[in-house]
Amino acid sequence: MTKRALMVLIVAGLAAACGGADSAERSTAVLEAPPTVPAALTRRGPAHVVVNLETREVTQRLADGVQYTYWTFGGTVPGPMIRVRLGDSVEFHLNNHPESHNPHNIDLHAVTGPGGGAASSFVAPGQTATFAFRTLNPGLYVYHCATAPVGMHVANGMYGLILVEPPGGLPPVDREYYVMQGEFYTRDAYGVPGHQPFDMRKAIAEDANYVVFNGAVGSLSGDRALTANVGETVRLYVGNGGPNLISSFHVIGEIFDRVWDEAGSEPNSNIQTTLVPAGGAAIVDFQIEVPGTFILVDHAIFRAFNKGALGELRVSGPPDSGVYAGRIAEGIYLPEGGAVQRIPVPPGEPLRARTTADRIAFGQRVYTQNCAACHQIDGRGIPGAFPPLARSDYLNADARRAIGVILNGLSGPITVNGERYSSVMPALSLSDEAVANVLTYVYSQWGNAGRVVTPDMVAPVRAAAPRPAPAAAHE
Ligand code: HEC
Ligand SMILES: [Cu+2]
Repeated sequence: MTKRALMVLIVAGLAAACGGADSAERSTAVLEAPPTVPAALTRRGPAHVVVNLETREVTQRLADGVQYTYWTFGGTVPGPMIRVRLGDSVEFHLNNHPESHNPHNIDLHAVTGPGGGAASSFVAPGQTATFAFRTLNPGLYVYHCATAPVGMHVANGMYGLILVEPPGGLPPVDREYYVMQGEFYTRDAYGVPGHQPFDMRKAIAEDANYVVFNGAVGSLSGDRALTANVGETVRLYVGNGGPNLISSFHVIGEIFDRVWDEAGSEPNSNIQTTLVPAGGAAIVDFQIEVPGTFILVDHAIFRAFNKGALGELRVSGPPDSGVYAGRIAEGIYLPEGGAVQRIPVPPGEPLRARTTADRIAFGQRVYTQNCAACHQIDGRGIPGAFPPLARSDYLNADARRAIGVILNGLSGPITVNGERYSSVMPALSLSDEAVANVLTYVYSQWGNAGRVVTPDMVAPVRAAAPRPAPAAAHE
């Protein structure tokens, strides 16, 4: 049979299935907020599917201490994932919350028709609009707001994914997750606290302050990390809302066994990094062989480590030394003769603590950004490598010495809580204020001595050290 004849048959079949209002199965789409994916469809044929989606403007956390007024579909960034099937007739209701300040609409890349539905779905605050379309092509599609200024609506978070399953669905996997990248353009630099307004000039210059997965820094880390078990297959539905940047999507320590690149119909195999265009998507599958934390990144790597494009997949289960043996030998290698190295820290807005509570709050940020990578977020360190700060006898015995450790770095051997460490901590270029804040935070946590450290205590230690104060200090 020719392809054309086949198409005619399919379309005729659809018309028979969906032509009469009552002849097709009728259902309401179950929408799920990210990173949850709606369950795979179990029905065999097309249906009449009702989708109810609300546009809402909400002020939420973009990063620790940073708030942003998002414009959303469904209250989340990205908006909920919609799952339908090839040949479905979709009755789409777009409802704009009465407290919105702006009109919105929706352009679904899964729609064949002018504007992808945008022209038919324009809604003022407190209004609702209904339009209908049929899904003619299977795949994973971006949807977004297309109300002028379009770039601003997208930059504020108005995007999401709609999956159009092929007949028979996608190959089954154990777990599915929904991850969507997007970037934010704020008035101040990355990490500067407070409510951050959208910056149109930066957006036009494509100079993003934040590049994140699922709307905020850390939305897939810690308690919110994705999870799986050894032996399972994982599928990520990866989208990119942009508005400007393309994503070099990569999972550190995994190889994608199967990738539907650009979410097309033919899967590719054995891919390390897949490109997800702005306004595009990809589906990646991989089997998990060993336990550990696998890090999701945009491999344009400054975005990952300096702008927020990091997520975590935490895998539990038994190790397999035949696949990955872990560290099999160790020692310290110091090509520059053992001199302590300096890690430059980017500048930020100086924060002046007025109260001890301020100091602890500001210090927590310094800790998260500068210390947690080694000493761990819970201060417990890593046995044999990074000593604990929690209940550390070394730390609690002498605040002046602790100040010196941060200003000048430290090379062992030292003994902390009876364990010997013979390692190297680099000197961190922090201002007196930041050192005071981070130590006050650390002393206030995890069963430590509760000491307050002030910049006045830091200055003399710095003066006694061989190095000058940093030109730019990050607090
Ligand atoms: C690159 C990894 C790294 C970073 C980042 C780092 N440290 Fe350390 N830190 C170490 C290592 C390693 C040691 C032990 C050095 C040795 O063996 O002499 C250490 C030792 C210490 C000690 C003394 C030992 C103890 O457990 O009480 C303190 C206090 C300390 N660090 C605080 C901090 C603080 C606060 C920060 C952030 C401002 C920080 N460190 C950032 C690696 C790091
Ligand atoms: Cu909008």
